[in-house]
Parts: sequence; C-alpha cells; structure tokens
Amino acid sequence: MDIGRVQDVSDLNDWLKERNLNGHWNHSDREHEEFKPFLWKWPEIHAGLMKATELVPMDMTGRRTVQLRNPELRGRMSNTIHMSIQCVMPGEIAEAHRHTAAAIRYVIHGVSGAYTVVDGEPLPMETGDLITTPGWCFHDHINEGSEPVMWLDVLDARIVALGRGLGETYPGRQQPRERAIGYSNKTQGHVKASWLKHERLTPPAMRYPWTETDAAIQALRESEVEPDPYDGYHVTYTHPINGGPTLPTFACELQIGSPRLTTQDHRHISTTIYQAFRGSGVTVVDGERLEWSEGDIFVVPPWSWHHHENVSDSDNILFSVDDWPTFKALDLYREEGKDA
Ligand code: GTQ
Ligand code: FE2
Repeated sequence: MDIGRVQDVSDLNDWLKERNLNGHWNHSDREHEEFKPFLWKWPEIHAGLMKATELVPMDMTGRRTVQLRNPELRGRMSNTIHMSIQCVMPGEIAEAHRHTAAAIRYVIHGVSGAYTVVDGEPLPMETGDLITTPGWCFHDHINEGSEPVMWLDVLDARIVALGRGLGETYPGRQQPRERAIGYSNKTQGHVKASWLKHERLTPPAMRYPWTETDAAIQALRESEVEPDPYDGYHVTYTHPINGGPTLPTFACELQIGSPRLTTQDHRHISTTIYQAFRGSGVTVVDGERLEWSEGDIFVVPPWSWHHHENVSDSDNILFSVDDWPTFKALDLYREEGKDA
C-alpha cells in the first residue's frame, strides 16, 4: 500500500505493520509477559524425574533435569529466574561445563559421596544444603554414593538472556578434584586469606550446610525478636564477599512459619519461587489459594498481593529464590505492604 492511499487508522495500522512498525495507539500486538501464580506438585515432578532416570541415559543429555514451565509463558517458568529438578544416579557423572548464567543447587535428597565440583573444588550435597555456582565457573556433578541424589537448580538464565547467554564445555567429562573439600568456605567465609587477591567480581562457590541454616532459623525462632510481618522468621543466604544477597542477580532465602501463623499481605516487583522444604501451608496470591505440601513448588508473579498461612500444628519451612537484587541494582525495586 502507498502512504497516499491510507485513509483511516485501520489502513495506517496495516501500512505500519507491513513495514515492521507499530503505533503506540495500537496495543493489540503487544507481547504478553504477565503470568499467573502456579503450583507444581512434588509427586508428579518426582515421578517424571524417576522415569527419566530409567529412560534417559546421561550420554543423551548434558543434564538430567525436569524443567518447570509456566503455562502462560512459552517454555519458561518466569521472566527472570528458571528452576529445574535434577537427578544424578549412583555412578553417574553430569559432565563439566560453564556458562555466564549463575546457578544454585538446593539439595532435596542428599547423598554421602555426591558432589558438585566447582572450579576444581568438590562441594558435598547433603539434604538442605545450598550450593552456589557463580557465573562462568566450571562445574560437573558426580554421585559416588549408593542412592539417587536430587536437587533444585535455579539459574538466572532469563536475566542473562537480556543480552546473550554464553557457555562452553570443559575439555574432558570431569574436572580434576584439585582442591580440598571445604576450601572456599574455610578461606573465604568467616576468615579470609588476606594476602590473596580475589580477581573475580563474582563470589566463590559456597556451600551453606543445612546444619548451619537450621541453627540460624531455630535461634531466631527461640529468640525474643518479632518475626517479619510478611514472611515470619526469614533469612537470606549472604554473599561471602560483600555480605549482600547470595548472588548478584538473585537471593536465596528461607522462612519458618510457626503453627497457625498468618502473615500480612504485601507485594513487590520481584518474582519469588518457593519450594515447600518442610511441612505444609497455604499461600494466598491475589485471592487464589495455593495449598502446598512438602516438596511442592510455586511461583508468585511480580506485583501480586500475597500472604502465607500455616494451617497446621507444626512448623513449616519454605525455601525461596527471589530476583530482588536485580531490581535493586537497577533502582527498579518497589514494594507495598497492607497493614492488618
Ligand atoms: O546443572 O549445570 O537445570 O547448566 C540447567 C542448566 C542445570 C547444571 C540446569 C545447567 C544445569
Ligand atoms: Fe550448568
């Protein structure tokens, strides 16, 4: 069509569309990036993953994972962070590679003799441990134990994809294990080797053992401090160098809900993905009741009002990942609380 023959707005919309242009008044072509809360049941994730251990050998896939996908987002779980469940069977190796995306592993079923090896250091995987794999560190996963090891993977893959994610394989299936177990925690945790320069801006791979996390939440639970009105007794796993959130792009957090606790509603611009680590409860998101049992995973989309209810007589524990560090770094973070 020639511009001279355009008579009305509809003609103009067509004319623009033919040229890969669009008027701001014409909203119909806008890509849909909003999504609703969603919950995945653990028995289904587990059954699918166990079947994959029979049908999908490690040489068919670099990683044997089941990805969580939000029905409203094509092939994605959220617009920023991504979660999968991974299993490595006894004797198996998930071969070494690295990528610009940073990852964490939260161990659901730990096994003595299972390790994630990050830049030459084996990090043991026991139940409830959190292990970081900062961006561009080589990592492979090995299981020298006698049971399947299982964990949650969380990657900042969608954030990295704002540009373009890069990755490469290691020359060889496995890295040599040239560092002692516990080396990074011991030398870059409470005390630091003062004469060694840390060239990387990203933190070293760290292991946050469950025994220490559990001790921290129990100490808070038994203290006189008032819990957070929105999240109860809530902790953030700290970045070992700057004391801030776990990774530059997202924070790993954990909260304990005491029996019959109902938190207040709030909303924030960040996305939160929860895993019910222990016990059961209900999270109400924009009026929708997500009833969760142990192992279930659910996502609270940005700017959705939500609160948590512990309707049982025992404590529950939610593990979560939240992309708030990305928003704060860009001065985009907003949050609102509703007073009870
Ligand atoms: O274990 O290295 O779920 O690279 C997705 C990409 C896990 C891993 C995932 C990965 C990994
Ligand atoms: Fe990886």
